[in-house]
Amino acid sequence: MNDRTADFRLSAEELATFEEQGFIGPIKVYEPEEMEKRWNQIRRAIPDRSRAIYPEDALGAVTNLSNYDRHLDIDLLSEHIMQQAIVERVSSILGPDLLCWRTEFFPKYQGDEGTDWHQASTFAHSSGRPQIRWPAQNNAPAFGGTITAWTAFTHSTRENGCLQLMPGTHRVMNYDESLGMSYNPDTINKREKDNVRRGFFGYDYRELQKDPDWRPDESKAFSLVMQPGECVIFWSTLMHGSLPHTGSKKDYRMGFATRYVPTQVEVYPDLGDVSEYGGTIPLDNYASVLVAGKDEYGHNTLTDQNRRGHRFSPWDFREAYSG
Ligand SMILES: O=C(O)CCC(=O)C(=O)O
Ligand SMILES: [Fe+2]
Repeated sequence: MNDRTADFRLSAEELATFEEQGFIGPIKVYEPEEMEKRWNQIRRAIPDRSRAIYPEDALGAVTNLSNYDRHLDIDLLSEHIMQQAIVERVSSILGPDLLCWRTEFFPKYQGDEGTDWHQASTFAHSSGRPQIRWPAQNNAPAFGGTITAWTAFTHSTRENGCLQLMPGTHRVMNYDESLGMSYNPDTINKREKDNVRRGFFGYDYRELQKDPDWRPDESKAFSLVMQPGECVIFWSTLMHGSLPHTGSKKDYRMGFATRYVPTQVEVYPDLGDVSEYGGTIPLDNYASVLVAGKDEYGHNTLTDQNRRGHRFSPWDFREAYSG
């Protein structure tokens, strides 16, 4: 078990705010200099896919799938998903038994469109098949979802495409993820939505709207300007997106999203592969990581080490606080 160095449990007040707003943060995970050092190392490790769990030729032409799950082969990312400042806060929300089921890089480079507004509960939106399934009973939220911890690996500003959220929107789904969207990579960087250059990595998220005449209320948008090493924790069912990158070439933004669910959730239920963003990744080498507590359900394939042998040692928040 990991050594505890601090107490990052959310207070009753912070929890109430989280429940009301659907997010908490920004919070500091790393000092900016420390983040810059780590990002430099991670950046240099990314091109080597020799131990990545998805083969290069499965990824398709557009990069989204290549950005998945590098915490399973890059040590600094394996460490990142276990950061106490993140995991303990997520545990305050979801309970003591936690899985990390997905990580994703979200880069924005000069000229890139913003990410269009969206909400995710099953993550079926792009592939057409649910990627997480909550049990119907007990403490499940009204319509599933995951907790995402989005960490700014570089500065995140309005000019370089910072993340945006609409506080308090996590309890009503405006989208039906089962409707299906058509993939058209030629539309990337070419469209405007309500006068802002936004898109969804080759999809049009607005095809999923329950009411075709509804529009996201831009006046509710909250822009998350963040220092390197800061993180925001939010329900994936919260309305979120990002601004286009209108800044300089040097000033790219790099977000890293880590997605957590409690152990009773089924990850990739009945799926052998994932087809989205123009590629198909086999799940043969896929496993979730137990980041805290125990798995008493056995729904999911877990791994206790990454593909270089770095061990994942889960936190035990229950034990530490019961004394
Ligand atoms: O970083 C972005 O532009 C989008 C991030 C996002 O949609 C997510 O983390 O779920
Ligand atoms: Fe998202």
